[in-house]
Amino acid sequence: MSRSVLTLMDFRPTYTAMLAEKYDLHRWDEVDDKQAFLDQVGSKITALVTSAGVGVPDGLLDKLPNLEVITSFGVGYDVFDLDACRTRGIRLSNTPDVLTDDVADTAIMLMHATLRRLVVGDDWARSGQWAANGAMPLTRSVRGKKLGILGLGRIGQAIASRAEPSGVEVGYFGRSKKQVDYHYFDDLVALAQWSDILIAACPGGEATKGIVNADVLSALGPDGYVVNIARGSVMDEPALINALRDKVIAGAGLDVFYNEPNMDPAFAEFENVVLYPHGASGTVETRNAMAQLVVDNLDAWDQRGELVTPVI
Ligand code: 8YV
Repeated sequence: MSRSVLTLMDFRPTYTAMLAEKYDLHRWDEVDDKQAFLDQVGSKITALVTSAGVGVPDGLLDKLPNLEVITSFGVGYDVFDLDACRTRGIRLSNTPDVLTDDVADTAIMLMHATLRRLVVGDDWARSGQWAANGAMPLTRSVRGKKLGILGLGRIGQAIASRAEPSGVEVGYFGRSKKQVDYHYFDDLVALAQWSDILIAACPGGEATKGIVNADVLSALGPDGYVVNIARGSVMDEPALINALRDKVIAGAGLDVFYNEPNMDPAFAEFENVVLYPHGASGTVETRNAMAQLVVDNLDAWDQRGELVTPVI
C-alpha cells in the first residue's frame, strides 16, 4: 500500500501530480472539513509536504500521530519548531543549494536597482518626465563601494563572488571567521560602520531577530544602503522605516518583510526603496529544482528511510 502523504499546498503542479501518482496524496488546501479529515485520515499520514513560508499550522502535529517526516519547499527552516519535531521523532528536510544562484542574483539585482534607482528611472522614461524635464537625477555607483554581508553562508558567499567583479570590497559578519579573503567583523555595528552597502543573507529565527536595528542603520549612515534577501524578521522594521523617513540611510532594497504578504504600507511611500515580493527563488527553473528536491527527499524517505537534504 502506498504511503499516505499530506501536502499543505500545490507547491508546483507537475510535481504535486508526480506525488499523486506515487503516493496516497491528500491536499490540505482542497479539504473543506479539516476536522473531519483529520479524524478520518490523520493517523494514516506519515509524511507532510509544506514550505518555508507556510510551515506547519498550530496544532497540526498533534493530529498527525504517525508523522515521520516533513519535507519543506525552501531552504529556510525558521518557521519550524525543531524541538517539537525532535520530541516527536519527526525528521525535516529543506531545499538548499538549488536556489543559491537565484537568491544571490536577486541580492545583486536589488543592490544595483537601489543604487541606480531602477524603478525611478523606469517611471521617468514611461511617465514622460524624461521628455518634459530632461535627464533623471544622478544615481550612485556600485563600483568602489564597500559591501558588508551579514551571514557568509552559501548564499552570502555566492553574493560576495558576484559582487567582486562589480568592483566592491567585501566584508562580512557571522558567527565565525571563515577561510576567505574578505574582511571579517565580529560585530555587526562595526561591519555597518565600515560598509556603504549592507546585505542581509543570514538565516531567520530567534538568533537573528531584529539584528539589523537602529544602531546598525545609523552606523551605515546617510550614504549607506541596506538590502535584505534573508528574512523579514532579521530587520527591525520600525527602525528601518524611521531610518528611511529621517534619511539616516540612503535607501533600501527589500525582498522580505516581517508580515508577508501584508507588508507594512509605509515601505511603498519611499522613492529610495526598491521592493520585491519575496521572489528571490521565484524562477521557473529554481522552483522546479526545489520541487524536485522535495520529491527526492520524500522518495528517499519512502524507499530507504533517509533524507537527501536533512535539517534534522
Ligand atoms: C521561498 C524561501 O519563497 O527558501 C526559502 O527559505 O524563503 C523562498 O525560497 C519559499 O520557500 C517558497 O514558499
